[in-house]
Amino acid sequence: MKEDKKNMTKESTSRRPRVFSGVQPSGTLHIGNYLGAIRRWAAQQDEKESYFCIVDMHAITVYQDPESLRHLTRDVAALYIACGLEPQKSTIFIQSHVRAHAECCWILNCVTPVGWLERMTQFKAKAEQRESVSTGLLDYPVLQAADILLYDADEVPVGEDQKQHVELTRDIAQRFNSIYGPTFTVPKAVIPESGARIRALNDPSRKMSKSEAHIRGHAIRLTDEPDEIRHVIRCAVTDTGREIVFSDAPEKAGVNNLLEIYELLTGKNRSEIEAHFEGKGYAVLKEEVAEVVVEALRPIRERYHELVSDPAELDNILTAGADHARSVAEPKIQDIKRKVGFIVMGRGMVHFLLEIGLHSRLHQKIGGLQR
Ligand code: AQP
Repeated sequence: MKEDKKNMTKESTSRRPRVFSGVQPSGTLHIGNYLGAIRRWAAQQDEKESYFCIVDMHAITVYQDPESLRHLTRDVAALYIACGLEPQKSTIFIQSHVRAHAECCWILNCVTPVGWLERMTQFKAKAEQRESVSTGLLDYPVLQAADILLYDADEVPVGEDQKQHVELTRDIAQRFNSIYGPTFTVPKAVIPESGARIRALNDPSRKMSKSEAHIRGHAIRLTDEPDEIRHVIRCAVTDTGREIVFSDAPEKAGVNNLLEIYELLTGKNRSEIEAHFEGKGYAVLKEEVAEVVVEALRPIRERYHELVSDPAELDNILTAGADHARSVAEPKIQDIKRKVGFIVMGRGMVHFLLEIGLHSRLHQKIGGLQR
């Protein structure tokens, strides 16, 4: 705590708590992304200054088909909004639209020992599955650190799988601050007690993953139709027992997973839920969980379809989001560059307006008036 205070910039103590988080457009969002992250982001937009990114540069650390990456990037934006993120309250933008992320990543690379990255469990797990591993995959957490630190985020609301990466972000921030002087706010991961790790329905020993969400039975995708949701939950792997209780025992992981989904979507407490299911079989549990999920996802799916039918409006939201993100990230990257000893030229007003995207919007406005 003492260490955190020492590393805080003045800025972070005089404004609303700032939040940064993101999702990779590496597949269709699933109920784990919703319960572990996005739903919580939406719930705190009023109290916190929020930045929610679609991290396309992270997605290409493993190959993505270019056309499908473009499609999935807009899809994630539409699902953010369908899940309750409001562009008037939160800044929603695409990572690659703000150049400062790549620039900051490079500078942070130069203060990050490679051993720190080789220790990351997500890197080790992914590297094991492949013959050849890209440098980007190893460097993934440094780009994530750049994302978070550029905005001086105080909080990073994520699922449990990202805990280690946020801890690394803290280490990188502290190291940079100790070499170059106070620059970055040292952020903290905010991980929920329930829903931090929604498990794969076809294998509850593993987490539900977007990149596997296309495998039938693995995930409930936010865009799935009711019959598909019912089918997938009916087939969810459980155990040979009969007890419907919350439990950390590995053999009860499947039942516990269904109960956590039910808990989060109904808002009921655990003892109430256990009492409700007492003496009932797994078939009843699955049926009831499925109906709760169907009803929770219905408005999200409907809003998603409306949003994707108007890609121009979606692009306007993303353009405005990137403009605003740049207005925070640009001065920050200039400060970082100055700190490490780069020559930072003073720039004219036109250049600045161009960089933060106002110029083009001004142009559009003038064009509109002339017409
Ligand atoms: N199963 C999950 N339960 C709870 N939270 C989760 N998150 C991801 N999976 C779960 C949280 O969702 C946010 C976005 O993370 P992501 O884009 O890395 O999502 P993913 O489903 O993990 O996607 P991938 O492409 O399949 O990634 P890998 O291959 O790394 O697993 C984060 O806040 C994350 O914690």
